[in-house]
Amino acid sequence: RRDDARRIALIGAPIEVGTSEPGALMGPAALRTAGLVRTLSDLGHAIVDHGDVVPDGPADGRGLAAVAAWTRALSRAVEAALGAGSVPLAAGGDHSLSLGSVDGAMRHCAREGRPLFVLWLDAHADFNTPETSPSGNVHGMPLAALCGEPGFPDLFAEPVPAPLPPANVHLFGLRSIDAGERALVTARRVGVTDMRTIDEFGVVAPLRRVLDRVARDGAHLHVSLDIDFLDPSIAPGVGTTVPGGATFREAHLIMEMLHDSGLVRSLDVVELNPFLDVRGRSARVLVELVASLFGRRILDRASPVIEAVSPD
Ligand code: 6HN
Ligand code: MN
Ligand code: MN
Ligand code: MN
Repeated sequence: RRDDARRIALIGAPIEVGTSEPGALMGPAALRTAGLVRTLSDLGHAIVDHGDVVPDGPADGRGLAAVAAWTRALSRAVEAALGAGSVPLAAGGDHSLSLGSVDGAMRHCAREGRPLFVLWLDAHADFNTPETSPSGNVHGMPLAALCGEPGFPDLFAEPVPAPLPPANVHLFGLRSIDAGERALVTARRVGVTDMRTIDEFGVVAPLRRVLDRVARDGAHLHVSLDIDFLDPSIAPGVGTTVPGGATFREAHLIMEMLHDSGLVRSLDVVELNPFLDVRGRSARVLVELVASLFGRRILDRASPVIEAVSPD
């Protein structure tokens, strides 16, 4: 057992009602096929595969009613895993699943009296409302709903928790945003590290600022990894590819920094669409990245360079 061994609860969330591109419901199966459980247990963690969540109510048909049934079920599973001292790993499934995982983390944090901070690794902002959305796809809306924007039907179980403060959300890797959500992201002061910032400054300085803030606030860090954060050349298995994404090296470094921070308490891996993938490549890339987030490293110590450039 490693000294940073964690209990990890793998929770499959085969949700595709939030997107118009079929195939995301195969995501959890592909991540399992790519060796997610074995990889994490070989790293010395105690991982339990809880199988796939079952929606709490009718979930056929696209749209918000179906998403609500998944949201309630996944929220319960994530909150229970956190209550049991595990790190929930929600494997999707489209990004509407984060309504459930973040809601579950919010309920856990409310009970512990600590703030929740959400790091959103994604090409998109996912801050549309039903009114601003050009597509009507719910996977483009979870952050707006979580942050309490009006115009959504009831998605969460009673009692509805206080909304997530938009200032506790940080979008990282943004390079595609619709006009309406752009106005909202600006008005609500959501944190953003867009692709231009990454091109100019790299991933280290912006991410370190985010992590310093989370540490200072004593916050629970929830990471939501949308596979389209990555460049389509390394991760083609997604319905919403956007050119100019993160390289493997950038993403890998982010995962290592997240691990070394010791701050990550819950994780989503979303939007993998195995039907669009090429010979399992995208699923394998995700497993590699999750392994780095859970402490796989080149040597059995943090890189000395990290200490050398650390501001303190
Ligand atoms: N995702 N902004 C677009 C929309 O339809 O609202 C794309 C959303 C993509 C959602 O990547 O999770
Ligand atoms: Mn906790
Ligand atoms: Mn997304
Ligand atoms: Mn996306």
